[in-house]
Order: sequence, then structure tokens, then C-alpha cells
Amino acid sequence: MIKVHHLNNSRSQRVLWLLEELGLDYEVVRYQRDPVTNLAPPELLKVHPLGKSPVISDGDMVIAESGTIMEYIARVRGGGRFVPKESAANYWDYMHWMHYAEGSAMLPLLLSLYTSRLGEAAAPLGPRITSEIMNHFGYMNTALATRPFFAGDEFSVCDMQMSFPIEAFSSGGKLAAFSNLDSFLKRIHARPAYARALERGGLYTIGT
Ligand SMILES: N[C@@H](CCC(=O)N[C@@H](CS)C(=O)NCC(=O)O)C(=O)O
Repeated sequence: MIKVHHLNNSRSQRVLWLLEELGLDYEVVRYQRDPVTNLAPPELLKVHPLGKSPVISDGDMVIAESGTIMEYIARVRGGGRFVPKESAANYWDYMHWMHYAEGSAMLPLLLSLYTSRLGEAAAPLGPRITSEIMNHFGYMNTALATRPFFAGDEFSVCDMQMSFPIEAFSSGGKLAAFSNLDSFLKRIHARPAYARALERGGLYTIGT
């Protein structure tokens, strides 16, 4: 059975969501962030050398990095459900969003988070970081102007992968200027599997 090494209030929430969408059995092994630093506890280092979450284990195999985990679960354990076929016209679009979520969309958000701790010292970086956030969120918002989901008309794993940067950015009404992303979040949050995953994962305040 798949074990999800789940850090509270983190990216591993979307792994639980995928498992719920697929109706697979899984075990949740819980880890709590340090209340002061917000970092993962050292116990996660025993599972994977990076000490981050999500990590899954399936038999002897340990897989880290959410994109890889999502692909593994959907393709190997989920029979390819929620993944377009390689011959499909939207396959590379799907792959683009699978990689884009962590490879591009998260970077300006993380820069903003880290530099916010520097106070005035970070001021010279502020305009560039803000313009990159607007650039990326504008791009994502435009992508959803003509379709309900990132890879087209059908909900797919890339929507789950893309949910985290959008949720991470959405707090404090920041999606007001990106109405397609706001509608997207409402659409995915209405899915029964999303709600079931929240029950399994516990408190998830990212984006609220
Ligand atoms: N790109 C990685 C990021 C993993 C990551 O940074 N996870 C965060 C949780 S959202 C974490 O473990 N943070 C705690 C820490 O760095 O100590 C992925 O998508 O799996």
C-alpha cells in the first residue's frame, strides 16, 4: 500500500487529493512543521535525504518531488486515469503544466516569501519579484480564458499539480485580478475527492 509522508499544511495535500480521486487505499504518516521555523521535522530525513514533503513509499521504493509522485501514482497505480494519452493532442500541454507548477510558478512566490523576511534590505528586489508574479499569474489566468482546466476540457493530474501555486498565491484576495484562476479554484474545491483529502490530511490553511 502507498504510504504518504504527509507534512501538515503543505504540498503533500495534493497527493492525498489524487489518491482520493483515484479511490486508492493509502496510509498517511504524519509530520508536523516546527511551530517557530515552519520547517519539516528531522524525522522526514529518515525517509528521504532532502527531508521534505511530499514523499511516498510503495514497497521498497521511495519517491520524492510532487510531480514525480503524482505521475507515478496516476500512471502506475491509477491505470493512467486523469492523464492524457501520449498520442492525444493535449499531451504536451499537460506535461508543460506538470513541470511548470514547481519549475516556474512557485519561484517568484518563494522569492517573495523569503525576501519578505529581509525587510528594507530586500527593497531593490521587490519590483522584479512583483512583476514576475504578475507575469506568471497573468499567463496562467489567460490559459484558462478558453477552457475550464489546464489541459483542456477534461480535469487531469496537471490541475492538481497546478492547484498549489494558485492556492499559495490566493490568500488575502490576491486572485481578484485573475478571475479565471479564482473560478478554477472554486471548481476544484467543489470536487468531493478534494473534500475527502482535506479530511484525511487535516488543517490546510494555504490559500485561505
Ligand atoms: N518541489 C518540491 C518542494 C518540496 C518542499 O519544499 N516541500 C515543503 C512543504 S510544502 C517542505 O517540505 N518544507 C519544509 C522544509 O523545507 O523544511 C515538491 O514539489 O515536492
